[in-house]
Amino acid sequence: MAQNDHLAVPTGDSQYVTVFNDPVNFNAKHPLNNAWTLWFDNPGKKANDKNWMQSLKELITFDTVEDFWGVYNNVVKTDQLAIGSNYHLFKQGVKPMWEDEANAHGGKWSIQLPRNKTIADIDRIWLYTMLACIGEAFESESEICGAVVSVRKAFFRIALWTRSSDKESVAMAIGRTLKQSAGLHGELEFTPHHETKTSQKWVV
Ligand code: MGP
Repeated sequence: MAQNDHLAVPTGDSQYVTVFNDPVNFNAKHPLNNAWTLWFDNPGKKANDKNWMQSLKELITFDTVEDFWGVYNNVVKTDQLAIGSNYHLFKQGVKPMWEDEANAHGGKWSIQLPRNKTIADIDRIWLYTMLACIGEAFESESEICGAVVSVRKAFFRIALWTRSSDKESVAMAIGRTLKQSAGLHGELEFTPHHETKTSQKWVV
């Protein structure tokens, strides 16, 4: 079987049975534009550069809608994760760290949501954030590197990592789309991964 045979797009040809035709015996899946990798880390104690990297684990890569749901339905939900842990969903080939070439000049949109007020909603917010990524909801699609949900004692943090940190109008459009897609209330702030000399402060 050729590598991408499972990615066949239905053409009306009856040989393709999708999950909509037969939820059990389907043989064709709906391809995503990109393959995505889910990562997890829980440094266990106060994270530093070294123990953080050691605790980072690559969980799984998927490239179809069906496999995304398979992953989502089988990993621990965000509201059940241990304090200190993070899920990272990044395009295949991009490591969820500042050091990766794709992130080296980038930044992130992020928002911290009080844990006690968000615990009932965080899993839906993370799901919608992931769907915006894999569904390519963002204007400058190539700018998107990945998304992170962080579980902390007092808050959850949602972040969307972008490839560059010096294009204000591009970044603002991405920030607005994230806010809307994930149903986020409150201010999102953009921070470059590395200090810049300019005193830029972008919020949506
Ligand atoms: P964090 O989890 O992004 O920040 O990074 P937070 O939630 O404010 O801090 P926490 O202590 O409550 O978890 C925490 C620490 O993890 C950083 O100070 C780094 O030491 C390490 N770390 C995080 N990231 C995303 C990276 C990374 O991309 N590269 C490296 N080398 N270390 C990282």
